[in-house]
Amino acid sequence: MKSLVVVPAFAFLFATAALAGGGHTGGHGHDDAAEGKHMAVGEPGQASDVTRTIKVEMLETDDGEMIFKPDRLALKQGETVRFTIVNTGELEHEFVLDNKARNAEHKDLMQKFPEMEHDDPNAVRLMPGESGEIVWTFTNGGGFEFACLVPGHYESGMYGELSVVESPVTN
Ligand SMILES: [Cu+2]
Repeated sequence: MKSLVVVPAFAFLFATAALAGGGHTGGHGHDDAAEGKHMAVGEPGQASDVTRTIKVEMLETDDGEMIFKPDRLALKQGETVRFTIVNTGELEHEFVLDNKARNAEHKDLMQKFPEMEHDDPNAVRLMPGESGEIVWTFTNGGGFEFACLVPGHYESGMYGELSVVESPVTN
């Protein structure tokens, strides 16, 4: 009787391990991030839920830094924000909303494949003078990051801290 239970359980474990191994390497495949779902930082929001607009500028400074202005944002859990992102610099930049670890992973990938294109809902890439927007709902509290992952830009200062304050449960 026992082997009847053991065999399927083992098969299940094997299948789970294989899935876990294959799902986390791409970064830009059709994974959760690309779909904009189940990300720690939140999910794409509805324009009708927007409660405030935050303008973020991307630019280079005279002393060779690349920056976001502002470079620190504080939000509340549950809030839906419209980010208006403007590239006021002279180089191409991007705004990627994620957690620090995933931005670091993504940055490594872009170092290897600089021509890589993506249209993830948590990111916008802009030429000088262009502007774009992201509507985002911050479903989880915690510390996150917005960053430009064009090779060399993060190292030149192009990242900012985003903290989402957990809202008290109101039931
Ligand atoms: Cu940049």
